[in-house]
Amino acid sequence: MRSLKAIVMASAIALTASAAFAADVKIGFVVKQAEEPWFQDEWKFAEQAAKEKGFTLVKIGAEDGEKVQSAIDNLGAQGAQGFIICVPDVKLGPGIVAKATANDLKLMTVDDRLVGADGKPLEDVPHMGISALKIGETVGQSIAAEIKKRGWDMKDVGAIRVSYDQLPTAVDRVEGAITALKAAGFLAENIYDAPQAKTDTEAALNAATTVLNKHSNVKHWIAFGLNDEAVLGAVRASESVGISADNMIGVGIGGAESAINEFKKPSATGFYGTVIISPKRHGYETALNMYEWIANNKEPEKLILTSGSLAVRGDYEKVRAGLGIE
Ligand code: FCA
Repeated sequence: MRSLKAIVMASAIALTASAAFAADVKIGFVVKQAEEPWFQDEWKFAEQAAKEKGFTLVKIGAEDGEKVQSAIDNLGAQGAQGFIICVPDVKLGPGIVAKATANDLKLMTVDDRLVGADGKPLEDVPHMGISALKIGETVGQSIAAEIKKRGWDMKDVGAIRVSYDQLPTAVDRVEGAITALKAAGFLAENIYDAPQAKTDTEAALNAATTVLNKHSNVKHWIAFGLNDEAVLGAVRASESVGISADNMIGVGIGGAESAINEFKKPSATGFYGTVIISPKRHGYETALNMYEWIANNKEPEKLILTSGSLAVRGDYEKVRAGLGIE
């Protein structure tokens, strides 16, 4: 029989060994737009996982294909075993997979799913994204409910569809919103496309301004798009042409600082609400999944889709607390 001392020693050695192993684990977290609050939050929660498990997290911003390539080489050179990435362009898919393989790095994507040359998702790469259509529908439903509450006649309402059609999740999000709006009686011919060159507020502002100038006879406006930045851009555009907050209903997707700051302003703006998604799941959980894959050979599920919850000025604190992201 082994003595108690031997057992204690053996388990102490095992513990030390696993702690030492965790210290050797290095995971990259590469994002396309580091300045966007959503990605800052993802990083924050990924750090939390790193602290808990004792691995090293390497955060890299990569806003174009070239930066992505060098980020992956860099991770390989510094001995990382895997990385999570939100890519600047989903069409980089096959190139990213090849680079990861060449550097012997495990790969998982977050938010934006890689596609192949045929435009179809690369299903072998584990991915965590949002339930884009459903979340878009929530956006559309909340706008429709608010149109009703304000007593607007549907024929007097124009919609700014801030679009970024090269990104499938963006298409699904706005399509979801349009489906719900149409179901509520919104007129399809009153929906105007505002294609943005980039997924930030400035690009959305420029795109929305063109629509507003072209249709200056429209009485009331609504706006939806890929994220909070898209809708904030449309709201800023409406303000700049003198549309008052009570004639604009914008609902974003995200719920990070950009949206929350809007709710904190002393009086309501045209940014009516946001569907809060979970940076905790997208940051903490993906990092943890990657760690399990490296340390315990537990491969992540191939596809995880997360949900969202609508929040408006009056209840965002409660909604955030419920999601564990205050
Ligand atoms: C995309 C968008 C981000 C965020 C994320 C979940 O990457 O560009 O703003 O909405 O999906």
